[in-house]
Amino acid sequence: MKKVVIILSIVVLSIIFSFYGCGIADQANSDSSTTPSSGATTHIVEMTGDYEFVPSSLTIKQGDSVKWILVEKEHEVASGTVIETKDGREGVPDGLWNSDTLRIAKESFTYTFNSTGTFPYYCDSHVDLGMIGTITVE
Ligand SMILES: [Cu+2]
Repeated sequence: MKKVVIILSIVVLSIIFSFYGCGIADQANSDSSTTPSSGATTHIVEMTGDYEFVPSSLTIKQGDSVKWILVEKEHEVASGTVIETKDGREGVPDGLWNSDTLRIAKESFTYTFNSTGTFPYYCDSHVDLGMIGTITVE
């Protein structure tokens, strides 16, 4: 009987100490919450044979990257807005990024978003076909 009591108290004490340990760990985590966690994600956007970015709009976290992968045809991805002119749509680059023309399937271009905001982009060759996308960084 004495043995059981000793074992039980060891179990109870170790449970108490493990909770105490967690409490300390949580506190340490919340203290360092001003620095961004290391878990940055790379999101995939496909550039398809149907002249589309898939998905065309994407919301990511600050510090994440977007990797545009060529699936079919030739495309490029340039940051900037698209305006309507009398000759049709036209991309206006803002200079943040501009891939060269991607020609071979599975070729890719990656950009890391270090500031928050809304980032429109387009494929210069296919703006008129509506090949436009947006990345929102929170
Ligand atoms: Cu294109």
